[in-house]
Amino acid sequence: MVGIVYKSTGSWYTVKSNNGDFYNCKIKGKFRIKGIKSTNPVAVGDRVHFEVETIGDDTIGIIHEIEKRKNYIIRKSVNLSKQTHIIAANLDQVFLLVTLNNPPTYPVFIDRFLITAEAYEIPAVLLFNKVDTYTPEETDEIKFLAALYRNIGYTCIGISAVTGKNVDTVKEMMIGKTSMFSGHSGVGKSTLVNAIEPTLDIKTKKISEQHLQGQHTTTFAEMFDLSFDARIIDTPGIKGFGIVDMEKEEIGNYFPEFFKLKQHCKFNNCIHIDEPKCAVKDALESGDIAWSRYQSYLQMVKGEDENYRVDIHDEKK
Ligand SMILES: Nc1nc2c(ncn2[C@@H]2O[C@H](COP(=O)(O)OP(=O)(O)OP(=O)(O)O)[C@@H](O)[C@H]2O)c(=O)[nH]1
Ligand SMILES: [Mg+2]
Ligand SMILES: [Zn+2]
Repeated sequence: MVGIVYKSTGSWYTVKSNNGDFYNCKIKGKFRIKGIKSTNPVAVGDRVHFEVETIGDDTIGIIHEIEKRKNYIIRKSVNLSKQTHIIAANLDQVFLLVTLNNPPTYPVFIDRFLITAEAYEIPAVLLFNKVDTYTPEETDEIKFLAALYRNIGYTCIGISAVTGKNVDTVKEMMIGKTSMFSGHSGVGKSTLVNAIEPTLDIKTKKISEQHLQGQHTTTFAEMFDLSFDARIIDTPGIKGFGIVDMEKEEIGNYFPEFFKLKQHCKFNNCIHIDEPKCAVKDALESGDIAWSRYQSYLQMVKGEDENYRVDIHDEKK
C-alpha cells in the first residue's frame, strides 16, 4: 500500500493510505535511508510504501520504502552531534510565525529559516502573529520588520489567531496546498490551526500556563486535512535553526537580495566579506541591504553560534 505520513512519534508513524484509511506503522527492521544522518528517517509528509500485517487483534503497517522527497525542511539537532532532524517533507509552502516579545523572535532566526526554505525553493511567508497585543511602538517595530522582508520579496502578513484578523487571508493562501506552520514555542501555531479549522480543537497553551517558558505544548509534528482542500502541518516549537549541508560559497545564493547583486561584484566567486568592489557591501553601505541580514549572513558563513543575537536597530552609525 501507498500512503502519506501524518504523524510520527518516534518509532510509530500514522500513515493515511491512498484509500483514506489510517494505519499505525513501524519501519521495517534494517531499513535505513541512504545518505541522511537524521534522527528521524521518515518524516511527516513523506510518501511511503507499506505492508499490512495482522498480529493477534492488531493490524499494523510495516514501512519498507520511502519515495524520493520533493523537498524537506531540515535542521541540526539541538545536541552537538552531527545529526539532523527532518521537520517535514513534500511541502508546497511554509509559514513562519513571528512574535515580537512573547516569545521574542530575532531576525537571525527568521533568516536561518528563510535560507533553509530558499535552498529547497519552498515559498516562505512570514506571519506576524498576536497583533492584538502590541503597543503603538511595538506595532511600528513589526511594520519595520515586515517592510524589511517585503522589500526582499517575502509576503508578510500581520495576523491575530485570537481575534481572527487576517486569518482568512492565510486560509486563502493555503487552498489546494500542503503547508507547514513553524516558529518558536508559544508563537501561536496551534492556535492558528484552530482558528482556521475550529473543529480540530488541538491542544494549545493555556493562558494560565503562559509563564512556563520552554514548555512545548505541541510535541510532535502532525498533519491535518482541512475542510477546504488544504493540508496543514502543525509542528513543535523550535529554539534554534542550525543550517545544514551548505558550502559557505553557496549561502549568499539563498539571500535573494544578495544573489541579485552578485553579478555586479568584481569577482564572480565573491563571498561579500573582504573582497574589493563588492556590490553587496556597497548596497549595505547605501542602506539597500539591511544590516541585520548581512549580520545573519556573516554568522552563517563563519559558522558562528546561532544564538548570537543581532538587533535590527543595532546598526553602525
Ligand atoms: N493575544 C494573543 N494570544 C495568542 C495569539 N495566538 C496565540 N496566542 C496565545 O499564545 C499561547 C501559545 O499558543 P500556542 O498555539 O499553544 O503556541 P504554539 O506555537 O503552538 O506553541 P508550541 O506548541 O509549544 O510550539 C496561547 O496561550 C495562545 O492563546 C494571538 O494572536 N493573540
Ligand atoms: Mg503548538
Ligand atoms: Zn560581493
